[in-house]
Amino acid sequence: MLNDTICAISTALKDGAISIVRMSGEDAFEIIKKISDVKEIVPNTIVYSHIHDNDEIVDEVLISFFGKGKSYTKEDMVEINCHGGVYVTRLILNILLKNGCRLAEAGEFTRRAYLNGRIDLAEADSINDLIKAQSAIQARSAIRGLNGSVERLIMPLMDEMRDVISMIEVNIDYPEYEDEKQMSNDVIRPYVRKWIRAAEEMIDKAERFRVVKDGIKTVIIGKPNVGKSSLLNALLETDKAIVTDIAGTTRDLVEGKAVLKNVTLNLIDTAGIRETDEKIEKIGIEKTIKAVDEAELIILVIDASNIDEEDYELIERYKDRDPIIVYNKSDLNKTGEVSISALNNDIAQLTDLLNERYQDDISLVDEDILNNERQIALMKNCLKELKEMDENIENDTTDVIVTNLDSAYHSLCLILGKEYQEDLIDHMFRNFCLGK
Ligand SMILES: Nc1nc2c(ncn2[C@@H]2O[C@H](COP(=O)(O)OP(=O)(O)OP(=O)(O)O)[C@@H](O)[C@H]2O)c(=O)[nH]1
Ligand SMILES: [Mg+2]
Repeated sequence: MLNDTICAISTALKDGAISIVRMSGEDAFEIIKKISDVKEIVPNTIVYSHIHDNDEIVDEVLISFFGKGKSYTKEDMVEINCHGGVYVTRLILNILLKNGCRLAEAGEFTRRAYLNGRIDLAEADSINDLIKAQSAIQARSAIRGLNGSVERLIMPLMDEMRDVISMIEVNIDYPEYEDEKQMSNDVIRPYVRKWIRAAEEMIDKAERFRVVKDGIKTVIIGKPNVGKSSLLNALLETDKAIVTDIAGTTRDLVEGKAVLKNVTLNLIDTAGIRETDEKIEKIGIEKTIKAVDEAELIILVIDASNIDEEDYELIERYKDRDPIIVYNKSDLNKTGEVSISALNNDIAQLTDLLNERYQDDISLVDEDILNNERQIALMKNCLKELKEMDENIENDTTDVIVTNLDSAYHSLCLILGKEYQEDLIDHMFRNFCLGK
């Protein structure tokens, strides 16, 4: 049901100074009149009032009224700022429910904002991202998304594709109009190549940025006792993993999320790698090897006070994976480019290097890019269709390859949540005066 009036508690439900109960829909203004002192509503104002349950006053509140044109959902909306006790907040919600509101489903206010055309689907993604943001970079990229960055990014591509599709369609459907531009495969080919490059670049940037934004899958590896678990704890700033001076302390994988200045690491501390017959440790080492295979970044820890052949073997084994080699226990011996003391939480050289290494990817926060998995997956669909089109362009006729182009274009519409047919037909009739 789209037109019914929905309500929900919009703030976290725990004791606090103020809570907000929200209502949206056709009857929002009527319902608030029934349960408060308000008699006349002036949209886009805030009034001081009371909420009543039958004749009893239950709270002293501020009520904001948003008219259709200016509200979040593009419907009439009311926000009640009430006192923030859990009991009072729930009571007000119940009064709204008793007076004709329905409890909103999760995300329903935003869904209405999208369905009523206030935001596109990519912007709806960003609202969710902003709420879930846990780091400055996540919040900044979500704000950018909220301001139409995805539309800005893909619109030029969409415009061009739509123009080409419409011209092809016109050629096919109205062969008698010979004065329209004729779209032969030779004319189309350079466009397709250009779009492929554009799509590839968008995917590449989005994936690089996603890694730094959502967390780099990072494993900490090394010989036993070099200080891997100590480093994990220093990065997490908690005592998560057990640290002892016994070699082979860590058996299972220990995970944690570290938010450094701009880089987020999804960390896994592992069992020290060595030859062993001990059953549990052996399983731990197998898990380590698997975690290394799946990792996006390897931090290889070496005990600077005790470097030997086994360390060199590990460096050799993983050199193709571009590991960061960290020389720990700098309080005992200082060596290496990245010299830290996990025991003393002296890890600045490592965190600086990480921020430096990912600087280019981090700076993508200031560009318009695709923001999440959903958008990237759709862009990949688009790219797949374009590549297929490019392969077929030598042998197939234009009316055949245009089906690939249609699908490619459709994927882009889905990124923004636009109706493909409407969008295309609209454009076609705006650009071609075929009624002549
Ligand atoms: N002096 C000094 N000792 C350290 C440092 N970092 C860790 N240690 C000590 O080294 C020993 C081993 O530390 P862990 O963090 O457990 O080492 P690990 O690599 O996780 O060891 P395993 O889990 O057994 O593979 C402990 O006694 C730590 O206190 C450091 O920076 N300086
Ligand atoms: Mg350990």
